[in-house]
Amino acid sequence: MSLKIFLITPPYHCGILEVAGTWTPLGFVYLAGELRAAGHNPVIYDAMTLNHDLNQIVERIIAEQPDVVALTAFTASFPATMDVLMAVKQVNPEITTVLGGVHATFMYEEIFSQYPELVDFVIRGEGERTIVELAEALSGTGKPLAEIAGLAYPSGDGLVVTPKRRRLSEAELDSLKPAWDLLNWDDYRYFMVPGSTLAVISSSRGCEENCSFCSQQKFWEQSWRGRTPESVISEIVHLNDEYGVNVFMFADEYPTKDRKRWEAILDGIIALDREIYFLMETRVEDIVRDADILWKYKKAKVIHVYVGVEAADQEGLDKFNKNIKVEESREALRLLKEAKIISETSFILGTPDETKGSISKTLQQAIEYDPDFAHFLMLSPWPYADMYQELEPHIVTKDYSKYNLIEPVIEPKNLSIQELHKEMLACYRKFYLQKLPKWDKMEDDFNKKYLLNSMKEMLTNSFLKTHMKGLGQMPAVVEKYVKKLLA
Ligand code: B12
Repeated sequence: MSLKIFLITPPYHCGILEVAGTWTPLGFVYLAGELRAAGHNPVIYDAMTLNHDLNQIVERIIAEQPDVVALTAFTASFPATMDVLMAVKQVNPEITTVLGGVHATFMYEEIFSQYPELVDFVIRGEGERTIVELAEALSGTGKPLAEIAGLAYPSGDGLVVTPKRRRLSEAELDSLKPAWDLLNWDDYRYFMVPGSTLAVISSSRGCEENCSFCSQQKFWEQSWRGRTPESVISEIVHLNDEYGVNVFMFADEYPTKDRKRWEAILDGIIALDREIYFLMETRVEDIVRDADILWKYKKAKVIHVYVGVEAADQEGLDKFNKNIKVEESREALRLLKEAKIISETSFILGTPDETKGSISKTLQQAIEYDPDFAHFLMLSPWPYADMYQELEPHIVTKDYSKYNLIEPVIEPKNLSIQELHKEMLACYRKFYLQKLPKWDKMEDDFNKKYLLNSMKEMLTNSFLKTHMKGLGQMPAVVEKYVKKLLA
């Protein structure tokens, strides 16, 4: 029996990354591809990108009456996900509800104890194989539930937690059949490249590092798997040919880990010689390692690289287990600037020992490193992160919707939550007020337009707009720039 399976992104919004564009829900594109190949009828309902609220989601559920509703949840979007499941069960308690993603994978016990009536199944870890086997079982053709790896579900004898699902091999990653055609491509734009069509793609999964604040190394259990350059290039060609995608963001936690593979991907993109652009994130030591081929990054039109610096001094880096040297951060950002590739980085604020002094030191370091974009992120204590134990005594709220890297959740010993928040906003203000005049003088026209566009988005749409007002008058010279920008 073919099941109608709704894959819904939660109606959660918090304004950092979202201000830059509308992003394809790649996880669902993969799940839908495998479900369809198994004869089911998956529907990707990207309620987040469509900015649909709960009522609109309910109307859609009532109209289409799916057999299964499946949602993804990372920690910040979890409460919004529960709101949707509550509404679904009110519409029709017979609809089977399935939850997956990083938060559900680690917090299924808490979820089933707090929301027993809302969630029928949690799929833990990588979802492609498990969701197909669950759909088979639900349609009465598959193996017994208890034999499906990677599941958690309540039964008469309590919570059933089946063995872990084996991760897909690299060859299996290459053979996945993402259902790109199930997306409405008009919905996906990258605002920094006006008129563009944006796709999130994945050339590898995981990271072997163990940064203490990061959920991804935990989720992929410090594993790393890479697809072949050929399969990545043919996907890029397919998306560009079929859907006019011309901006690609690599969702990879660590795309450059294998230099030979990465260079082959760059060579493959260069050989295409198309007007397509790439956004990515990676580790600073790989940018330093690749100093001799950064020209290939540039030629392949990798226009934007995010590197996680996270702390201004070695002590901070070691506390986060970043396994990088301060010098590598400085050199990586210098090399990206030299290569005229837009650089973005983040600094984590809000550890229990944070003080006004340590925050201003971080800001000075950020200004000195001079990346194009700097984020001053609030430490968000994922309840499954390595750091969680030591942070717990300082956590002021269990409202997960605030675990979004922009709202303070941890109160340091020597700073109130309000002071910490104010200091964070002041970092953004001081950093970008000194950046704007530099951008205005930039020679590289593409980068200049890109950066001024982003400032426009930040000032008109991001969480900064709501908060900045409280921070007093802008210097006249910057006011002039902003006015010109927003004109
Ligand atoms: C693309 C992306 C975005 C896009 C959103 C894309 C979208 N439509 O969902 C944008 C830019 C909008 C975004 C914003 C934010 N993001 Co973001 N994002 C990512 C990123 C880089 C890639 C996600 C992806 O496509 N992965 C590749 C796919 C293949 O893997 P996957 O999604 O994990 O799915 C697989 C499994 O997890 C599982 N699975 C996942 N969901 C489900 C659901 C079901 C039912 C099943 C069966 C299986 C399943 O199966 C899938 C296939 O195997 C991840 C980091 C990462 N590399 O994953 C961060 C990440 C998810 N984001 C994160 C955060 C914090 C945010 C923001 C809060 C940041 C901010 N303040 O702006 C916002 C929230 C915005 C919002 N409205 O929700 C964090 C979440 C941390 C945590 N543990 O909670 C991550 C992990 C980054 C990080 N390193 O910390 N993000």
